[in-house]
Amino acid sequence: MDIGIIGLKMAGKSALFSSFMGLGASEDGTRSNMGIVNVPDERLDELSAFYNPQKTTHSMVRFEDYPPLDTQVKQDRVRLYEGMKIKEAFVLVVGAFRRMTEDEIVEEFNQARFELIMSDLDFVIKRIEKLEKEIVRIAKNRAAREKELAFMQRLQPILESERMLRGMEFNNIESAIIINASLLTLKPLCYVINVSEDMDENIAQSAVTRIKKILEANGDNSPVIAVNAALEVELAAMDEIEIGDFMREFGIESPGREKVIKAAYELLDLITFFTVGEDECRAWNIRKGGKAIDAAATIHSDLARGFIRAEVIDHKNLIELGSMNDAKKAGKLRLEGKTYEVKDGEITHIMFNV
Ligand SMILES: Nc1nc2c(ncn2[C@@H]2O[C@H](COP(=O)(O)OP(=O)(O)O)[C@@H](O)[C@H]2O)c(=O)[nH]1
Ligand SMILES: [Mg+2]
Repeated sequence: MDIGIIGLKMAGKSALFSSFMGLGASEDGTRSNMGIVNVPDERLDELSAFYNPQKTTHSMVRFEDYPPLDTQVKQDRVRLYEGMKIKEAFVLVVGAFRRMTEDEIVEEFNQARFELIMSDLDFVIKRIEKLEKEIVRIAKNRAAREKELAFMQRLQPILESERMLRGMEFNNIESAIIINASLLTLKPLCYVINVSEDMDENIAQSAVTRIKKILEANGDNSPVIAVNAALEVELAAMDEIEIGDFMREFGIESPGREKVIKAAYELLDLITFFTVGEDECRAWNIRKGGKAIDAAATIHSDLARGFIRAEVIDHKNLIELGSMNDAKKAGKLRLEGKTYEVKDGEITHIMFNV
């Protein structure tokens, strides 16, 4: 679970990253550009309040603060874009706080996207050249190479017209090719519009609206979140009481950084299940469509090996009914087998024997 924070120079990437890490305003230049963050989850908070466990363990996501997308030095660029290929998703920061007009904000958004598109185009063109040569020279796997070539030739004009590949439909063969290529404009992306209290609120708001419209017109449902990264850095340095006072004073419901972390986590298309008890309440992740046996394996290989049954209940039912016993009486606690598909938000207790 690895997410990159990207954007142009001075967009506020490092500020956003610092706010995630809770490092406060201090920047000594020696800190790491990678860090692990707890994913906020109200359901886990509820369960934790219910059990009052010794330990509460959130889902975690690793963030990396990247150099600017518009890095000019060729070597740095190559390293940056190669590194990005292994990430599962991105948070793209737009430095709206430095812009005077709505047009300028949208321009930065377009420019950042343009950099990603050009990286993909570069990959596709090189791949086409290589495949064309190989098809002439090598007889083995020629049919597969021809298929890939045709596919790459289909992607090229899309990228040349400065469009992302997101929203395109792919067949199985194409999907397999894509996984190997790690094309950046196909990766899930969350847009953060970094605003400031000094700027015209109307300009910020209308820029966000326009960016959402642009994405919509491209069949792209990526989230767009307005955040004041500099303010978030200050908030992250405060204790809980101070944050509470501050948010009440300014009528803020939840810190912007929490919204971004949650939205970024949701990009990964995982579901969360919980294990509960007086010792620990914990959130775990599996891929959507994962089965009870996968949930067991995520917790411990012994649980998968000796899997007997899973006791399953939706977290809401437990909270509403007040105890596992009452939930059982109400028929809300179910026994499920290995192939049961785990749903988001369920509490799973694996019974096993090794
Ligand atoms: N006023 C204001 N300044 C910001 C904001 N976000 C970042 N900055 C400042 O802008 C400069 C560049 O931010 P930084 O996070 O280093 O940008 P990066 O190049 O994208 O990593 C720093 O001096 C930040 O303190 C913001 O939301 N409001
Ligand atoms: Mg930076």
